[in-house]
Amino acid sequence: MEESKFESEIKFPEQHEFGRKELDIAEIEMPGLMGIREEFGPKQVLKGAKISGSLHMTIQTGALIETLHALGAELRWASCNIYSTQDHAAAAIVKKQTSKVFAWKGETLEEYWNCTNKMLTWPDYPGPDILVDDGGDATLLIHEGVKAEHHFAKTGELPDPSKFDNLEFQQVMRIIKEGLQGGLTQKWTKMAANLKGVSEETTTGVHRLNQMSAKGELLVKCINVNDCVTKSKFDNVYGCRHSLPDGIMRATDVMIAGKQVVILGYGDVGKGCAAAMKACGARVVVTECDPICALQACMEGFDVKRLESVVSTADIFVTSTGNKGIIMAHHMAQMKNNAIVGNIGHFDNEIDMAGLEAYPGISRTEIKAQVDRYVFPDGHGVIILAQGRLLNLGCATGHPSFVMSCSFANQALAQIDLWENRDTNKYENGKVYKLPKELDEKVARLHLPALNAELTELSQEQADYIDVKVEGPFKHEEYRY
Ligand code: NAD
Ligand code: ZD2
Repeated sequence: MEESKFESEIKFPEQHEFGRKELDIAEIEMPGLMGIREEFGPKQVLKGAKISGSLHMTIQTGALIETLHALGAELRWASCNIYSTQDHAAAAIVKKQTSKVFAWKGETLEEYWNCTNKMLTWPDYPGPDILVDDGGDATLLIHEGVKAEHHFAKTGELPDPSKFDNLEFQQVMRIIKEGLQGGLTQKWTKMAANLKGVSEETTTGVHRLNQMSAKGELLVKCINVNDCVTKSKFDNVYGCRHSLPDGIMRATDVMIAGKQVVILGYGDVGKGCAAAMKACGARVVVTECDPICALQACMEGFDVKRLESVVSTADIFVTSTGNKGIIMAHHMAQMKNNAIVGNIGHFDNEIDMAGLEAYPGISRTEIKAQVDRYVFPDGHGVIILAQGRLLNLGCATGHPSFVMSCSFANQALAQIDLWENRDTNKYENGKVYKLPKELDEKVARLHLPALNAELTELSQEQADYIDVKVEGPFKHEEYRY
């Protein structure tokens, strides 16, 4: 195989200086990652590890990549969304050669899955030793590849992409089929056997892993990074509280104050989104299926309604459920003229884009990249952000560095733990683990000095009285924060 197959593919390599300047600023805002570089860099704890990553190729992810590199790892990276790459971030990484990168903003689905394949494919080596995944696409490709190779070995049958309705899954099957046709009949099987672990970033990806684990289909050891307190109670909440209004404003410049905004789903992400819209002066309505989250929303002063009750009065709709089929084409047909519709959940199946595209008599006008107006036959239009994909990364630059430093410090600790325990029996294949609370508290601790926070120290008597150690952990495992 010629070497070029393994080289980076990015769009604007000339943007590397801008990327580096922003990375330099990001490092100051990312004390968690820098603390990890300081502590583990000299020990080169990831020396020899080949790491593949499928996670939005932003400036903040660049800082994660360069942290893993500073610890000794060799890396290959792709984005986990067709719109989320910041091309200058990709350019800076490629220029410095801290990782190979396969990503650009505005990939087609075909290009996206080709990039994912290349990120997983290592020269003269079966695949990554450890994987950083966000949403589970890379993990999915490996597992589907293994299934298809088993089937091929038994029956000689190739997968048939046209048998699947889902456009993404068609691409997954195409990649696997092309490999088999090219004589690679053990690529994914060998890759899965070599893989020492996966650390998963987000709620939806963890959900996928838990489903696979329950069915006995999960082939590897996994760490659930999302459920670190310093991830889901910070990134999902405060990250979205920052990047949701950023996305809406960069995309539309609309006045948010006074508008009726519907947040669909009041979990961690929904809580951040609703708080942000309230702070902008919007009148916020929440939809929920879970009575506990619905009651929380009421106690925060939000109306809790069904979508049907507000569909024709609201101005802005944001899905944050991690579920599918939340806003359908018939809902959008009933909305006010120029209602804004966007999603901040991981996948693009919350808003029925296929139904909208197929609506009889609908027409689409691109206002600018990642902002489209769909006009119904009666003349009213809806403004769709990022084609129903996560709007904070599609229309803006995602969460800021400081909060991503919390998420990515957990990612780095998870990668270190998976690598250091590659030959121990600490983790079992097919199971999903969380990091210990000590590490969660450590990640938080790393971020306090930058905010001039003064932590109170317990006396031994006080620690004994509440039954904790002076140095922590300060809460029992079930504490909800
Ligand atoms: P969560 O489980 O805490 O919250 C989801 C909420 O949606 C739950 O409270 C659930 O009851 C509710 N829900 C489910 N189906 C619903 C329906 N049909 N109608 C109304 N409510 C419904 O999950 P989360 O951590 O808030 O994550 C939500 C999504 O956002 C996931 O896909 C996650 O991966 C993604 N995420 C995105 C970003 C980002 O930057 N865009 C960041 C973090 C997480
Ligand atoms: O749960 C998740 O998916 C988030 O942790 C990741 C999405 N995300 C980002 C950024 N902002 C949001 N990923 C990388 N860089 C960002 N700036």
